[in-house]
Amino acid sequence: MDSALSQTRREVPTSPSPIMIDSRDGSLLGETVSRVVRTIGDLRGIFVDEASRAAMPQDRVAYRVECYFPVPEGTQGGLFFGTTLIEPGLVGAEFFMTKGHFHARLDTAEYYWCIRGRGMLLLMDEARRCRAEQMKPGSLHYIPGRTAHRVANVGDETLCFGACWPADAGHDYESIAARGFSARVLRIDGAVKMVEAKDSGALR
Ligand code: S6P
Ligand code: ZN
Repeated sequence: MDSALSQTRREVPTSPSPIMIDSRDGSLLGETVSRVVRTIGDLRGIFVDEASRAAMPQDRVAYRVECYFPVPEGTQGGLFFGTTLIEPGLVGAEFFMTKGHFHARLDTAEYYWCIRGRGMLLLMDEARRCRAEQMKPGSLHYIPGRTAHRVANVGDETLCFGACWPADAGHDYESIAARGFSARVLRIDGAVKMVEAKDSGALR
């Protein structure tokens, strides 16, 4: 070995990554993964057909979220990472979906990307204008700040998507609990339809 090089070469410590992503469904593996399970019982007031929701097994899992929080919540400049796995299913005519939220720090954005399954990403601005992006494996979705976001599983297998958002974004679920989204994703005559929320009440 070149003697000049060997004198200057210092070994740099290496370590395995604390988190692994399962390439099959995006689920996270590692001791520091935080897991949240949302059952049908947890989703009271989310679906238009509350009677159908209340009649379902309350412990049925609607979705799970697995997260990696490498820095404390609120850390400016930090990033969080999560995978959401939504089961296929319907509450009345409405597809299983996430609660949905604005970020507490309204102007913070987020990325979603679809790993497996078929989904519909609902995006609603502060004026309650709604639009949706179709999710399929490989699709990438930029969620701008000041935009509420919710995902419905419109396929017949588990929908898995990744997410990355600022550690100081926080979550505002209250606005959605109070007024919901202005559109809903429903199965009508076997097809996926996005309809204005005021028109979905008739399906109750
Ligand atoms: C966090 C990010 C996702 C959601 C997850 C579940 O900012 O948007 O990780 O938390 O998809 O949705 P929700 O609306 O129940 O938090
Ligand atoms: Zn978010």
